[in-house]
Amino acid sequence: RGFRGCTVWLTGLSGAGKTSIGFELEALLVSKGIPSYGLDGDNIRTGLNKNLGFSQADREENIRRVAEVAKLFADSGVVAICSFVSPFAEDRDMARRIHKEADLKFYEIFVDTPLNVCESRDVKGLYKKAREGAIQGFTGVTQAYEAPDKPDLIVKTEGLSIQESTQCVIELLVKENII
Ligand code: GGZ
Repeated sequence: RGFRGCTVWLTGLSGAGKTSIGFELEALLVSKGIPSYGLDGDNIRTGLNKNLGFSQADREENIRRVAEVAKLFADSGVVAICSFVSPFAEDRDMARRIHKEADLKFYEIFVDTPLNVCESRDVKGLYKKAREGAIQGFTGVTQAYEAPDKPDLIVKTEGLSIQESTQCVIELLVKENII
């Protein structure tokens, strides 16, 4: 049986664990012979989207371009794993629509890690900078994060290892006959 390309969209606050889960998922799928590829701010905002910042309009364009790229990956048979804050419901809905119009599966996954947990980790020191006013429009601090209404999956990461969180996503993909 051929593997179905699809898009797994991870949304959540900075530091929620999206990229970590995305990497783990990519490694797991590849180890099973399922082609997959992770897209996130680190490989998209340094290249394709290097002309974009974090205003509402730029975030929308960021998500639009990423969704179009993910659609092409998915159409080629790859599991496209997109790890983006994507704080606005309207933009995530656009990403879903872009896939729907191409008849491709799209799974919205809410990586649900409370703000205080993300902030206490503060791996990159960005929350501290945001609190000090050195970064404006920081999601969860000075800009909104609109939690998904009806995500395909909610992963409550608190108390879970990255492996355990990733397993929740794997179970969804099994249930959906993707893997
Ligand atoms: C949110 C910001 C901001 C602002 C820089 N708001 O933890 P990180 O560092 O690696 O993840 C965040 C990343 C967000 O980029 P995305 O492309 O995922 O955002 S969006 O989907 O909203 O377009 C964070 C860093 O970039 N970062 N400034 N103001 N995150």
